[in-house]
Amino acid sequence: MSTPLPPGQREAAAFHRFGLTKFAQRFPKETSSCVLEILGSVTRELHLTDALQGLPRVEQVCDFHWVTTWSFRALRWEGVRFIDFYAQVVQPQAAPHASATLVALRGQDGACTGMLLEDLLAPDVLLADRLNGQPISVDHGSPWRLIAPAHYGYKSVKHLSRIEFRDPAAGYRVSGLAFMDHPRARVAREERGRVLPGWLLRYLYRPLIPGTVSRFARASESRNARSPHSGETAA
Ligand SMILES: Nc1nc2c(c(=O)[nH]1)N[C@H]1C(S)=C(S)[C@@H](COP(=O)(O)O)O[C@H]1N2
Ligand SMILES: [Mo]
Repeated sequence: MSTPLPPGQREAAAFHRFGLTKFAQRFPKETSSCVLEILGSVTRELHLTDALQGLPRVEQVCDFHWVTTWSFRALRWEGVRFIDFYAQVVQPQAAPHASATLVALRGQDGACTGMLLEDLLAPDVLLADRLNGQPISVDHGSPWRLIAPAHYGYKSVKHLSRIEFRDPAAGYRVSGLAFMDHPRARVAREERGRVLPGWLLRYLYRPLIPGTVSRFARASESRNARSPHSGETAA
C-alpha cells in the first residue's frame, strides 16, 4: 500500500489547514456555491453560477504534498475532472484563444497562482467539491477547489472563483514572493520554487511548519466560534 513519498517529503499525521500566513485570517464569502468566472484571452467571458452541474463525477484517492515538505496520504476527493470541464464547458462556451496556454487561478480570498494549461488537462486534476464523503470544509476550500496532486499544494487553489486564460508572455500574479512559486511545481521533480533548488528549500521551509499550522488553526477556531455551523471539517 505504501508507495515511497516523493523526494524530500515526510508523512504528516493530519490534514492541516495551511498556506502563507497572510491568508490565515482570510475566509471565503460564499461557502455553498460561488460564481466561477472564466475570462482573459477568451472569445466570450463566462460567469458560471453552477460550474460543476451536469458534468461526469469522479472519485479519486490521492496524496497531498505541501511544498514545506509534508505529505498527507490518501485523501478521497470527489468532483469533476478539469479536462471534462474544459472540453464540455470552457472550450465550447468561452473558446480560449490558442495562444493562451497559461492559466491564472484565483480563490475568493484573493490567493493566486498559475498553471500551464497542459498541466491542468492531466486526468488527475479535479475541480473538487467533496472530501472524504462530505462537502469540502471551509478550511480546505469550500465550495470547491482545484486538486492537482502531481503539483505542490500551492497550485491547488481553494475557494476557486476565477480562471483566467493568458498568453505565457503575460505571466501571472502570485500570492507570495515570486521565487516561492515555480511555474509548474511538479512534486516528482522537486520543483519547489523558482530560483533556489528544491533540496535547499526543504531546509528553509521545514522550520516554518509548526508556527504556521498553529496560526492557521487558531484563525479557524476563532472563525468557527463566530459562525459555528459553517466551518465543520471533513478531514
Ligand atoms: N484560496 C486559497 N487557496 C490556497 C491557499 C490560500 O491561502 N487560499 N493556500 C495554498 C497553499 S500555500 C497551500 S499549502 C494549500 C493548503 O491547502 P490546505 O489548507 O487544504 O492544507 O492551499 C493552497 N491553496
Ligand atoms: Mo503552501
